[in-house]
Amino acid sequence: MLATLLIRGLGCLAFVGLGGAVPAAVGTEQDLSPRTQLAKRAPTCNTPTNRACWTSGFNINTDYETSVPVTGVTREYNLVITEHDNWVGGDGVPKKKAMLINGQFPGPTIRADWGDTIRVTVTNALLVNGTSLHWHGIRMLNNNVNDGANGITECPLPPGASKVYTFRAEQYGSSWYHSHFSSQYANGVVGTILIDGPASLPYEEDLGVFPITDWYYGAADEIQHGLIPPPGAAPPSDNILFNGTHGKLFNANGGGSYYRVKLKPGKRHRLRIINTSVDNTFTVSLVGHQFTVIETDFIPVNAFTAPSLFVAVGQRYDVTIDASAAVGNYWFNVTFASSGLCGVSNIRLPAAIFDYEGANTTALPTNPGTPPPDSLCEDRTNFTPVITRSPPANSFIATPENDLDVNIAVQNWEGQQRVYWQVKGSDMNITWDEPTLEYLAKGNMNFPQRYNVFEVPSANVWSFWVVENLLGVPHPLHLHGHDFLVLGRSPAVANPFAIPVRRYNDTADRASLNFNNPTRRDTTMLPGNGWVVVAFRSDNPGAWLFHCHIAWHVSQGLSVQFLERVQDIPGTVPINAIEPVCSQWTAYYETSPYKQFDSGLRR
Ligand SMILES: *[C@@H]1O[C@H](CO)[C@@H](O)[C@H](O)[C@H]1NC(C)=O
Ligand SMILES: *[C@@H]1O[C@H](CO)[C@@H](O)[C@H](O)[C@H]1NC(C)=O
Ligand SMILES: *[C@@H]1O[C@H](CO)[C@@H](O)[C@H](O)[C@H]1NC(C)=O
Ligand SMILES: *[C@@H]1O[C@H](CO)[C@@H](O)[C@H](O)[C@H]1NC(C)=O
Ligand SMILES: *[C@@H]1O[C@H](CO)[C@@H](O)[C@H](O)[C@H]1NC(C)=O
Ligand SMILES: *[C@@H]1O[C@H](CO)[C@@H](O)[C@H](O)[C@H]1NC(C)=O
Ligand SMILES: *[C@@H]1O[C@H](CO)[C@@H](O)[C@H](O)[C@H]1NC(C)=O
Ligand SMILES: [Cu+2]
Repeated sequence: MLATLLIRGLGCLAFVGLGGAVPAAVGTEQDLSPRTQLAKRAPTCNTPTNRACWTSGFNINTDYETSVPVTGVTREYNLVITEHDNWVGGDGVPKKKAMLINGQFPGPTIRADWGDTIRVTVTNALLVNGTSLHWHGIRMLNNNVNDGANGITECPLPPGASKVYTFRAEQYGSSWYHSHFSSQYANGVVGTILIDGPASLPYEEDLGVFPITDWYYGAADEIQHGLIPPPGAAPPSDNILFNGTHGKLFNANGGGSYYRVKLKPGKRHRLRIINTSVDNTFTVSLVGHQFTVIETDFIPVNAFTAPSLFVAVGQRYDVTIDASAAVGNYWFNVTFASSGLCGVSNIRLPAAIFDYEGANTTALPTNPGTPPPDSLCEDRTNFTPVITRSPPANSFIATPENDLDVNIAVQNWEGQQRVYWQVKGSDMNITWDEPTLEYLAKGNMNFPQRYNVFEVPSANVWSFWVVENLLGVPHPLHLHGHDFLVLGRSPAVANPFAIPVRRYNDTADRASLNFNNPTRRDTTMLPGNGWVVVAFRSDNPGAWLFHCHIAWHVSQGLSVQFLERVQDIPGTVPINAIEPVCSQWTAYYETSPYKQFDSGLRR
């Protein structure tokens, strides 16, 4: 109740200065308490000893791409995005410019049951920026218009405007949502998503979401501007935050405390690790314990136990942890690849603490543990999805058309040398008020070249893509609207800059591809100077982004869009849904002193 009042108070306050009307949704009475919301849940057979069970007819073996429970429940959320100068949150050091959801970082967790409908009213209470929220990993089946990618599926929401996003929880597990408007998400416009459903392993306690992120004391736009001239190398982050707070121990001012998580002795716990970073990819480990992976992104997998996990930006790992060690305190560590090629932080040894109940909860762990092996910036690809997908090997034919090469380029822009990231020689640069769906609404297929449109015309076929990296810098690649199969990639090397570029060679490399139920997820690493082969099924008409999830890189153009089954889009997507926001944005942007200076996307 108090929280609800505060949220509404914030929204109204922000609007006073704008002179704009208070959107109706912000003023309406709504119970945001998760407890009340969860009380509405359907009867479930999901118990600590049988997590595979869900509801009558639905369990861990149900193919969620064809059967989703019809719950009749709609979860309502109100998210208001506000702007704060010198915000003292996170780790206690002022952040020059923060943009927060409902006044908090991270924003509220959106929680629902598998099959529920989620309805989120987003209000832009920022001073000058537009915004759009993307629901990372949500399949959005036949629902492209709610994907939240400005310039592709909508126009940005101007200050003072509201928009309702509606979508179904077709899959279950853990994820997050974030702004897709330039580098805004690096200012804090991020929150988590938790969809309850069955699991591939029993567990007793659910510790909930555990977002881990890099954190920057500067303003995102200023950092991004600094990357325009060559060499355009991303700066180290200032800190790593666990679930939003880190404590002040490692920050520039010193002092403070660690984020602490409580474990019940003898119990098995579920932890939902979510990498909400802007740039940093890292390895996580818990001293004296193992992680058992039960889900990768939104894909349940057969239990797989490992002492450490490399988590790329945008990736999620749902793991279980057995609290079977001695009652005590244990470091939960984040470590970086030695090459520094997938991000570094000014904080050398970022850590949280996991305490057993009964242990002294003010004491620090005594055992430093051993550093996990160097990740070489590559995520594991040896997971086995519970619901299998095995495309026929002969359906993949490597051609110049399905080959996407990624490289850096320096070009003149408004009289200055500027760094771009290009796919097939073209950096993406969309126009905010001419999203792809508007072109389609007008029947116009003449997309500007820099919209980087790749057509996938046939229905329900596997679409294969070979991504080749012509530089040593690895990139975490993320696809909207789908999970992709990771069929294979070039082997990890310690320093990709020291070796020649490895292109995919069908004669030599085909035998290394796995067509038999390979790892399936929505984010994976493209190795430096190497390649990755991914595939998705054309079962979801729409314009779907496929981009690097490093905020700075997508801002500099590292993105394409797959235009899937364009003839089926009008039948499945209400294209007029881009209004009235597009008209509101156009009217606003003419008067705005701040103009687009990048791809417009940045995540
Ligand atoms: C977004 O807001 C930031 C911070 O005020 C500002 O620096 C930037 O120019 C704005 N960009 C746009 C396009 O409004
Ligand atoms: C992180 O914070 C959220 C919101 O307060 C909470 O529900 C969750 O349990 C926390 N996660 C852990 C692992 O402490
Ligand atoms: C998050 O992903 C980024 C980018 O891939 C990576 O540099 C960072 O190490 C990851 N963080 C964690 C905690 O895995
Ligand atoms: C708990 O640990 C703190 C910090 O090491 C110490 O000062 C305190 O005496 C300990 N308490 C107990 C009951 O051992
Ligand atoms: C874990 O973090 C703590 C605190 O920063 C540090 O002392 C310890 O060496 C780290 N251990 C590993 C394995 O990284
Ligand atoms: C591809 O691999 C085959 C077999 O190893 C080799 O003979 C051929 O030269 C390679 N092609 C290129 C372009 O490297
Ligand atoms: C993006 O394209 C527009 C024209 O559509 C151009 O004016 C602008 O300079 C381009 N931006 C960049 C960063 O290249
Ligand atoms: Cu990148």
